[in-house]
Amino acid sequence: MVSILHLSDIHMGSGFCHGRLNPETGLNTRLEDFVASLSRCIDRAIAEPADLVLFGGDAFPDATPPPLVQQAFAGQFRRLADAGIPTVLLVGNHDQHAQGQGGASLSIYRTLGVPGVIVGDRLETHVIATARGNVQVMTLPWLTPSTLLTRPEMEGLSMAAVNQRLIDRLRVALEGEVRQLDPDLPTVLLAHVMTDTANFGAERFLAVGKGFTVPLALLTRPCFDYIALGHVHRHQILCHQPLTVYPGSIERVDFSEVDEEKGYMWATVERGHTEATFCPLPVRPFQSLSLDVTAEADPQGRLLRAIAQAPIQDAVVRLTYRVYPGQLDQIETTALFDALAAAHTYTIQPQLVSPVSRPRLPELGQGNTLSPITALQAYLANREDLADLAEDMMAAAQVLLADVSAGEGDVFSTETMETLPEPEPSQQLRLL
Ligand SMILES: [Mn+2]
Repeated sequence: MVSILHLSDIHMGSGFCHGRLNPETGLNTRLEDFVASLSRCIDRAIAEPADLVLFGGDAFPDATPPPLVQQAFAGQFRRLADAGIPTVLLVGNHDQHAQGQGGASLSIYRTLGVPGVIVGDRLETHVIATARGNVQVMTLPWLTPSTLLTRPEMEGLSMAAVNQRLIDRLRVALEGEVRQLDPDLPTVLLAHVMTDTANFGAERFLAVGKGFTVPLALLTRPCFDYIALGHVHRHQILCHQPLTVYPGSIERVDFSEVDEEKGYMWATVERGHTEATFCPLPVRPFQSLSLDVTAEADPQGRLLRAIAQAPIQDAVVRLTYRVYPGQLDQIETTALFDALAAAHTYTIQPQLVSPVSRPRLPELGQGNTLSPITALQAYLANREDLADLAEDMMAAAQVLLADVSAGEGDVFSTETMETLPEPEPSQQLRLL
């Protein structure tokens, strides 16, 4: 039995806009958060100890992280090397250069020959000697179409046809690799893939057009005892036999992950039997407050109440509210800043609602059929500013409508009416 710590999608160096400068260290606090989360994973691996650590890919936001961020990442994985715990670093889409092969940001570990560190930048099987015996780890990094197909092979093909060819190629390549496995050893597939049955978040948009979706059924073969995935930031178990798991990212990369629990997997794997537990990490909370104050007599009070009721302590807070331009002088921004002071960082995004597109009066809403006169009455009843004109407008409308309905109208003939576009119900009043 081999114990494995499986983590993924570290994305160290991203989300700096949600942090602030720590004056004591000179570092962005979000970098410190990400390092703290990673260090908790490494602490656990060393304390148990784990026999093997598998990283599922996406170390950084891109293939060329600044030295400071590289160093923070390396400083943590170095601890595993020092402790003699073998580690596999898989290459994700964010670790690759847009062009070319190989894991640009991770291949330095192979170049340096860091003891016990294996870089998974191709489909390959590694037999790893651990403190509790050998284990096979097949690495499947993020594949781009150019990894598997040449340009002439793709020319003139639809996206769907290219996808199908890629899957066919991958199937053949996997089959070849699987046939070389030792059937007696515990076997893990470590893959950075988008699977067809996963529940996606932001990573879908971050990788759009650059990769392809792999059918889960292609991977879940009985030769594997555990399938350790990376790429999707939301933790999920895709299959129980063999156990197939996205641990998710170890920190919230952005607000799309606001409600997701973050953590890593602790797995015990032996040939034919695997158990794994999701281990949550105490990551910094994100709070998204979204309000509509357009109907509020006291918009400021409403905002302050919402802030007071939300758990914003040490959180990354985003306050978004819909407001009419006419209400803006009722909003005192400095008081909002004060109310949000307990947050780690906050952003305030007022969304100005154009009065023209303000929600219609309920009785004038879609699905209600009113005569134009009744509709005008309802409209005028809600427009105090037009009170002086209301009577004249009603009279004028009645004259106009009487002419139209008379058919033989002097003012509007039915012919003239037909050349006008049929007004939408919501536009009728403006046309009037
Ligand atoms: Mn990814």
